[in-house]
Formats: sequence, structure tokens, C-alpha cells
Amino acid sequence: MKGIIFTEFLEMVEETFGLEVTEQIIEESTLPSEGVYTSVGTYDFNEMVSLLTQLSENVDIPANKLLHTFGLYLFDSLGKAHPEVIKSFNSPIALLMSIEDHIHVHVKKLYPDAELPTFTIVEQSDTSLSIIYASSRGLYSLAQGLMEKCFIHFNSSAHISHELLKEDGTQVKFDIVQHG
Ligand code: MNH
Repeated sequence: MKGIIFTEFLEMVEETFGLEVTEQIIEESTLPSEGVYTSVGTYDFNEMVSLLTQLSENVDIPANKLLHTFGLYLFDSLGKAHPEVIKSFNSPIALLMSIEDHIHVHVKKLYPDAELPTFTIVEQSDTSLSIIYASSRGLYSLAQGLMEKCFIHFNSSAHISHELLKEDGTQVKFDIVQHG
């Protein structure tokens, strides 16, 4: 998992829950990297699982709720790191439809060791989209937060519902309906 995900996660934790909680979860987690991350580095996904699990226990909020909040935060972080990518779209649906064939293809060129999910479009219109998220990491709540913030970014809004196609969240269908 790319370092930018770790550095932004820890920044969100510090802003939301404070430095004490941040230091606490780093101490309690199993971290070969000792909790030191650079945005261009690559780290074991298990370190993120460990940090998220410790945060969930410390603040008594379910991991998926925390991932959703992190997704809302991460959209702006990715936008700041890669402004040209976001700027090349003029609507939230256009952006979401391009994650698989444009955005993540570009990301993979920049970071060949990136581990990305796949998004398969099953239905689309000008104002709606059904898309299937698939990833062994099961970070569908992160995906939902990212998608919601995408609409906010374009001063738009949408209703996004999800259905687990696999119980462990490694395959999830999203139904997105724009309304504004
Ligand atoms: Mn993208 C990882 C979804 C836009 C760059 N992205 C992830 C993951 C999800 C995801 C979910 C976590 C990995 C996984 O689930 O297996 N990404 C999205 C969604 C949007 C999106 C839903 C739009 C909304 N992503 C973008 C944009 C960029 C970007 C824009 C940058 C230009 N994504 C990344 C990078 C990673 C990532 C970098 C980290 C890959 C890794 O950890 O190896």
C-alpha cells in the first residue's frame, strides 16, 4: 500500500482524534516500518489493518465507519497530490466512470507497485451509475467516502447505496443516483 495512504490516514487521525490517540495506535500496532512513512514509499497493507483496528478499539467506532470518514478526507489529499487528474473532469459521474480506465491507469504508471481495486461499470446514464468494486483488501467503505466527496467537490450531491456481493466486502455493488 502506497505511503500517501498512511501519511494521510495518520494526519486525519491526528486532526480528528488528537496527537495522543495517534501516538497510542502507532505504539499498539504491529508495524515493521515503526510508524514512519513517506508518501512515495510502499508498505505492507497489514500495517494499515493494524492501525485501523487499534484506532477502532481506542475510539470505539467501527472500522468501516472510520474508513468512510477517511475516504471523505482522502479525496482532497489525492486531489492536492494530483490536481491535473481531477481538473480533467467536469462532472462527478464522468470522474467516477473513469477511475478504472484512466485515473488508476495513470496512478499505476506513476507508482508501478500500487495495489489498486478494480471498478466495473454495470449500468450508466447521465445522472446515475452502477459500479462493482473488487479488491482483496475489502476497502469498500473507503471507496464510498471517496465517491461521496467527489460529488461534494463538484458542488453536486448524490445518493449512494451499496450491496455486498461477497460477505467479506471484497466485491461490492454501488448504486449511485445524482440529485443536484
Ligand atoms: Mn484511488 C487506492 C478508490 C480516485 C489514487 N483508490 C484506492 C483504494 C480505493 C480507491 C478504494 C484503496 C485500495 C483498494 O481498495 O484495494 N480512487 C478510488 C475512488 C476514487 C479514486 C472511488 C474516486 C472517487 N485514486 C483516485 C484519484 C487518485 C487515486 C483521483 C489520484 C490521482 N488510489 C490512488 C492511490 C491509491 C488508491 C495512489 C493507493 C494504492 C496503493 O495503496 O498501493
